[in-house]
Amino acid sequence: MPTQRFVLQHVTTASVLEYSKDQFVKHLERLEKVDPALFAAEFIAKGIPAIVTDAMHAWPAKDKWTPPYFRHEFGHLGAQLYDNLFGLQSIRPLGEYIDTYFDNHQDNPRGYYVRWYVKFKPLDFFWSDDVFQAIIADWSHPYFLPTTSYVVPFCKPPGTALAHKNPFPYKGIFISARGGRTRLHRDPFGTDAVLCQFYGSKRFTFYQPADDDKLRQGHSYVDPQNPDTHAFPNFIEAQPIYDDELKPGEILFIPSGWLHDVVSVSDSISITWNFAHAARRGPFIKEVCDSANNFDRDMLEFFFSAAGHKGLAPNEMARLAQSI
Ligand SMILES: O=C(O)CCC(=O)C(=O)O
Ligand SMILES: [Fe+2]
Repeated sequence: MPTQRFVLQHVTTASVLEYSKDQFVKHLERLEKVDPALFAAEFIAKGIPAIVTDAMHAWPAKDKWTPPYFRHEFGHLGAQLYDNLFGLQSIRPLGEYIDTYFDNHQDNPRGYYVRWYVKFKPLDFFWSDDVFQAIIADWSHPYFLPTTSYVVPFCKPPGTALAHKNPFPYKGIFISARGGRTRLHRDPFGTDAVLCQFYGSKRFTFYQPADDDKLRQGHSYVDPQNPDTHAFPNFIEAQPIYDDELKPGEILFIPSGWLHDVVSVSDSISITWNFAHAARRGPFIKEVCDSANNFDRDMLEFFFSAAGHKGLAPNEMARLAQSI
């Protein structure tokens, strides 16, 4: 039986893992010509991740936003440098970051990550609001996303909330050298996120919300690349659902509750922001009313205040969410 012997010789542990991975880990659905109402009903309301491939074609940013461009225009400004999750490490001039970490040819580069957020707390800080104002004509609100009926940032019809013009929670320019990583996490307060990829590529892995208890203990998440199996004994039972690479020109939709791990496979420039939309207010209401959930509550206060609702208690935020 030569055929069988051939198979046995080649089924090493690694190939079995590879084989079982191919069985389960899928690429994300890639969409184009997306009707916005359909996107709200089928992806936002149902919490299904997806990639839209045709939303940036007409944006000047697609070719203009290179590392030398950002270095030239904004290199002198202080940018927010983070670790591989959400720990702010320091403020450095953007140009110094690019000069130090980009074009690195080491095997396993690791380093800081520029998450240059717009203001989300009432503090004077090195926010990126002026940078977003300077680049406003280079991009646009993605055509497939709603322009109104947001819970966060609070926006009732006929008002509009447009990503390139208006503040959104955690709206930021993300500049990361190859190897830069955002370790496994889920985004706060039941918010969805969008990641627009302008330069370079990012590999991402998604775990479904139902695996949350195997991957998270309070605010602490397992690192799938180096799992602490004592702290996360059930990690082995969690199976990533999607594994894919976000390419320049593509926009990723990350629905609330999905855990994601993102690595820059090359030097990279992205823009991201979070939102809670009325199409799926449930996760927001649940998390805002959970008094143990105290991560960045001042961010919510900041956004509701900006919409004229100051000093709200959690149940009042939930009531506003119902009112849209
Ligand atoms: O590194 C990335 O692009 C992912 C960022 C992310 O998931 C987040 O900021 O919540
Ligand atoms: Fe995230």
